[in-house]
Amino acid sequence: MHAWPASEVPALPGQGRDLRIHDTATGGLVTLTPGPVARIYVCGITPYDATHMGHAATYNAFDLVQRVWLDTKRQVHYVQNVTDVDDPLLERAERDGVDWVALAEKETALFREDMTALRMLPPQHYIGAVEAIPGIVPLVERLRDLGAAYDLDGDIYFSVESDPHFGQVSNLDAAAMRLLSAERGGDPDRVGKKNPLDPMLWMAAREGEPSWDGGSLGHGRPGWHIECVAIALDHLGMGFDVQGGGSDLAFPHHEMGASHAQVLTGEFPMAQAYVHAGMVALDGEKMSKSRGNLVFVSRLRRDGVDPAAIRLALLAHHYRADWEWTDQVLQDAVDRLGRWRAAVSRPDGPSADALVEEVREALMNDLDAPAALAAVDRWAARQEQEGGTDIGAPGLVSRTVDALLGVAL
Ligand code: 5CA
Ligand code: ZN
Repeated sequence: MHAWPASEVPALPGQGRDLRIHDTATGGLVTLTPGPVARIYVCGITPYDATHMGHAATYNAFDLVQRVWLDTKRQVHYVQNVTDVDDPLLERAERDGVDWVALAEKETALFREDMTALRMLPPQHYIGAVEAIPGIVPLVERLRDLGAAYDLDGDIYFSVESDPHFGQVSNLDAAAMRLLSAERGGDPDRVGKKNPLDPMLWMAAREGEPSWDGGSLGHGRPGWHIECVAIALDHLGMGFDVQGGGSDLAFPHHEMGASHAQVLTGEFPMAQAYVHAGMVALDGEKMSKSRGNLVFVSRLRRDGVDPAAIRLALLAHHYRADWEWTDQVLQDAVDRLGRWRAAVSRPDGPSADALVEEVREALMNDLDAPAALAAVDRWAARQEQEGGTDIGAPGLVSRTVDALLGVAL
């Protein structure tokens, strides 16, 4: 699939430092030291009801990760998927009486436009699950050959017990895993499984549902976790730097994905850090397609909200926090954007050399975007109250905010 156009990232004076970020697997901060090319996989959307503020907040977090790396003069190799065939997508298409392929294409197109408007850096490889199927089949066959997969009435399951490291991404106890498995696409109550948590790798063709020729696996379609693993291993290989997504993906999705990859390759770990963004809520409940309590990026854009203000609203919250979207959150961002634009539109101002370092420092410290915004707020307030004589300052502030926060002033 094609991704979306990249906005240019201005180079800043000096150089950023290595990112320290919270890793779900170890439960603490890790300092990432990628090679000259940093590698990141971020789980993409299931293309219906896109792009809501929860999606946008999660992609904003991983956009910041890349901006910090770019500021260290590294290149970034970024891969994202689209879950363009899955039960919830098929159910939505059925409910609305539309073709599931058309629904996925329309929503993916909208997502691209929203990402472009928000100045999110595009992945170099943007891969749909459907187009990944030819690469998925041999992986499932391999797992079966390794004795890590088994057949249950034509469906093929992964045996979680085949990975000695299973459980080390989310660190949950068995009861919590079982509960989350049932909530998030698993089938722990199905009779005949070796372990209730075992996830499906290949689902045999069902009447009235799309299916593909899986060679020795028979006709069917892939399970969710193996899709992301096939795409990540194909384009990034093992041991990549960051596996990213919202906190609702830690279990089962990233746990199972890591196990698939580790058994397939015999290597550990799949990723140096498993990074998870907090959940955005509306009216006290997690914003989710199933609940329908959604605020869409495209709806705000249609209402004339500047995408830069939407981005500032996301940045005002620490990526790991769970937070609530409100009209006030947006209004505060609109006000801040106005203050910043007024401050950088003057021909000179107070020196911004320290500001560049403050924004860098904030972001390398577990992506502390609120601290970065506070630093820019302080410069803008000084500009308003005292002004200054540095003719390079307003431009440097604009470039800093653009390069490190993705906001065009
Ligand atoms: N296609 C899968 C991943 S392979 C998927 O989870 N799709 S999604 O459309 O449901 O979500 C896309 C991304 O947005 C995921 O990282 C998910 O964790 C994140 N996300 C979903 N809802 C929220 C929310 N309310 N707040 C923050 N992030 C969210
Ligand atoms: Zn995924």
